[in-house]
Amino acid sequence: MCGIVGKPNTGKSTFFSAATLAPAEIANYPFTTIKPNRGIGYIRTPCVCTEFNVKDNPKNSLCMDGIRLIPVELIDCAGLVPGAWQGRGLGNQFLDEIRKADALIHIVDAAGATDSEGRLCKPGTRDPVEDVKFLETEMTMWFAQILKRDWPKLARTAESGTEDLLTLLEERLSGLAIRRAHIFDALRKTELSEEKPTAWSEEDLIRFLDALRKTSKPMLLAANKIDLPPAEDNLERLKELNYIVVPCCAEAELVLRRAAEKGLVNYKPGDCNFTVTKPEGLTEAQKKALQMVQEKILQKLESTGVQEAVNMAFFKLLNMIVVYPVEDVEHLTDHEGRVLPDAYVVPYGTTARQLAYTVHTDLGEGFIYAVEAHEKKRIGENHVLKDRDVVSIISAKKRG
Ligand SMILES: Nc1nc2c(ncn2[C@@H]2O[C@H](COP(=O)(O)OP(=O)(O)OP(=O)(O)O)[C@@H](O)[C@H]2O)c(=O)[nH]1
Ligand SMILES: [Mg+2]
Repeated sequence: MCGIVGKPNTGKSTFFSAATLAPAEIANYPFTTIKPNRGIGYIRTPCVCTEFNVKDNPKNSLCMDGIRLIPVELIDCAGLVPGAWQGRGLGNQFLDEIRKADALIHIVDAAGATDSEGRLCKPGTRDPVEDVKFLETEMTMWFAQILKRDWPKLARTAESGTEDLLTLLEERLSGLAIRRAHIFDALRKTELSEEKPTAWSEEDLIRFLDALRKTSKPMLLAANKIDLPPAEDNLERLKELNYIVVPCCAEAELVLRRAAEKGLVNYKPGDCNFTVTKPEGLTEAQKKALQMVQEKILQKLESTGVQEAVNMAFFKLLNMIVVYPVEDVEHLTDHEGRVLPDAYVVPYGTTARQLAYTVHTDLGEGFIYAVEAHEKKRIGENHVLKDRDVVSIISAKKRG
């Protein structure tokens, strides 16, 4: 699951609505969103149907003109203000929402048109680089607040040898979607002693938690409101930070998707262009809005950035790949005869057997071997899958 985060009034709900076409309240004042919105967005990838030259019949996803759109869960959070970790604003509520997030899209007001708390100000006055730093601090301090009280006892237990530090931290932090590998990575990066945690200073602990935040909640920046002039200079400065930065106009994507939903334009999420299919159905205001999107966003940036940000979150931050399980490797069908029915989003490193388990426990348990459809080659249980592999699993147990 991917969280959409940032201070109030930056366009998180606009981004979310555009990405999911789920209704969410949007307004130009802070704290419009109080309860989080959950919805289904899509990641976009060229479908293997074109390579195999087949007409597919997807079940768990969509295929539009050879583009596969695969559902992923997104959550639109309440805005975060400085001091949230101490409970300011909607503080802890916001932070609770991102407990389960595997990755974060930070919606930044790149135009600097909102102050530190999300109130409107003259575009260009607020420095968005500050917004990035503040969100990092808030999250690290939130981690610290969760752990700090138990830390002395936890460190002593680790040193007494009854349980190792990794296991203790893993147990304590499991509710935050933090896994052993994340903790291991943060320990390695900070070079802190795993054997003598009682010797860590308070500063060491914060440094460790900062590293843990980076690995367990990887984040990218969507430089939103890119249509407003001051955003361009700020974009260059945001790119100097150590993040993937996607220039973005959430409002433009919302205009396009709503028009596409009504059949007024032909536009797939993430396309670099659109065509008007029903000019008579457009009001003057809509025509103007679409023309603006065309001139100010698509011709300049090639896309609105919304789809790209979602894609980057899953493909780059989380290192996911897309694989297509089928039953019949000749016809690429399932037992109902549907061609390329499913596309699964799995982490890079997933083996053939792990995929079998993901599809169905029985398939995993009875795994004998698998066949990859491009090369029509047998693969074993430990074979690591590649992006766009089409895999048929031969199992002693049938699914279902
Ligand atoms: N110019 C411009 N304005 C935008 C863009 N995206 C969103 N906005 C505007 O920014 C304001 C805030 O949008 P929301 O989506 O409600 O922002 P939010 O971050 O969800 O706000 P909270 O829920 O209050 O935290 C609205 O007036 C939007 O129309 C954009 O790409 N460009
Ligand atoms: Mg909102």
